Amino acid sequence: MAKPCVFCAIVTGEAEAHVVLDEPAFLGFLDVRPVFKGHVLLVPRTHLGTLPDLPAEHRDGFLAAAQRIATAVKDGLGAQGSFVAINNTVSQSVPHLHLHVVPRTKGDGLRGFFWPRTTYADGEAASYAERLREALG
Ligand code: DGP
Repeated sequence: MAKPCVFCAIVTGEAEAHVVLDEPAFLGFLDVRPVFKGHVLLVPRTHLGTLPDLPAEHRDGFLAAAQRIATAVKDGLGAQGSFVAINNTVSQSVPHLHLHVVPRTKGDGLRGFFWPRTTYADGEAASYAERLREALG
């Protein structure tokens, strides 16, 4: 039997969470293991796995809710800004689409999530760009 989804349980109220945004299609609540205090997760109420699964009719609403939360961490918590991110499948520990809004302030010590950086060999960037343009149609 499939493992019950913890975020679905939060949406239905079976599991507790500190809800900060309650909309017909989306719910925003505090991450239980915040990067910084006030770190919010925004989820669609319907169980969806990843961003590509989000139906077109919910795209604007999802981004609008994310904007409101990003504004709220500034206005309500005094953050200077925020880091907004979605893990899709890789590094995604809960398989229910969720967007992170992490409050940020200069000097808070977060260093870009320790992303390693690489460089393109000669001509390689053009080839990557071409493959992406083709895939995007
Ligand atoms: P990710 O690694 O992008 O899949 O982030 C999942 C986040 O979900 C992680 O930061 C911790 C948080 N999380 C996991 N389980 C729970 C829970 O039961 N309640 C809450 N509020 N957050 C959870």
